[in-house]
Amino acid sequence: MAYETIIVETRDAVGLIRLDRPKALNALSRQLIADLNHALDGFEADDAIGAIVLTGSDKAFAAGADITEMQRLSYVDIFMHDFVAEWERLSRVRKPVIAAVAGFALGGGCELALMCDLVFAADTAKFGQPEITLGLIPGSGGTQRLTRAVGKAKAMDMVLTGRLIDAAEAERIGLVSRVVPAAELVETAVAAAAKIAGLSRPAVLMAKEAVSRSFETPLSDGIRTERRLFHSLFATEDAHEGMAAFLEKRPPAFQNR
Ligand code: CO8
Repeated sequence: MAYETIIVETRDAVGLIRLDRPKALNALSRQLIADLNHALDGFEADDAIGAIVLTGSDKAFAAGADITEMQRLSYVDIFMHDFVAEWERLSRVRKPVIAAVAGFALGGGCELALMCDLVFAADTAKFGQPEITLGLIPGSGGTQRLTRAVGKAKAMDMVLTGRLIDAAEAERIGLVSRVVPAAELVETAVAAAAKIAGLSRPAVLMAKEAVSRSFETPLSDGIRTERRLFHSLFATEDAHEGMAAFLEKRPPAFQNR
């Protein structure tokens, strides 16, 4: 399907979504979020897809919510439409999502990256929550997911001053998983996604669910969730195949069941 604001393709078992509003540095308009959500729904429903990569352009992953759209909105507009609610779709995707970030990931763009499971950054990437400079605060999880990812000291620095950080600092503080040369960004992310997509899908989904749970629950509940999911994997053929393949010194043939 052709979209107005994104480009969608598949690379074998990997779904690739490129944000594509170059004139506005991929600012996240309502149309873009609707397009993104539609593409995510499609990849979630497609059994042939095992992992998703979300990327932007060389210049911008996304420069935040569309300020032109937001500036026109009143409190009643924004409250009655529960503005931002639809952005959360990405955080509910069950398949792993890798953000491949080059250039600016600011405001809602940084928050979108934080909703992904892995963040790969080009050495050109710049992350920030500059909403405070607009008289706003982050509205799509930036005060919460960012703080859980990098801790209070760095989150307060970014949220209160609006300071942008480069890829090296983002990696140092735990905001990104890997930094790679810009020219290799998308290929590296697609290769990692392909590797994940080739593993046992039930195990991958449960691994994602277990790690994600740690953001929402006390340790004892998280450990219990992990144990239940670990136990339940013994009901899958894939787990027995994976262990047998190791012992027989051959590659596993996972069937996703
Ligand atoms: N919204 C709308 N248009 C934008 C945005 C944006 N966020 N960012 C850039 N643009 C547009 C510019 O207006 C410009 O358009 P034009 O050519 O028509 O003038 C074009 O993109 C290119 O931008 P610049 O000329 O500014 O490019 P520079 O390379 O000089 O600067 C920057 C790049 C530093 C990224 C700069 O554009 C900038 O500071 N952008 C705004 C960043 C920002 O403040 N982001 C936070 C937005 S608020 C937010 O995200 C709140 C999220 C809360 C949840 C929201 C849920 C909907």
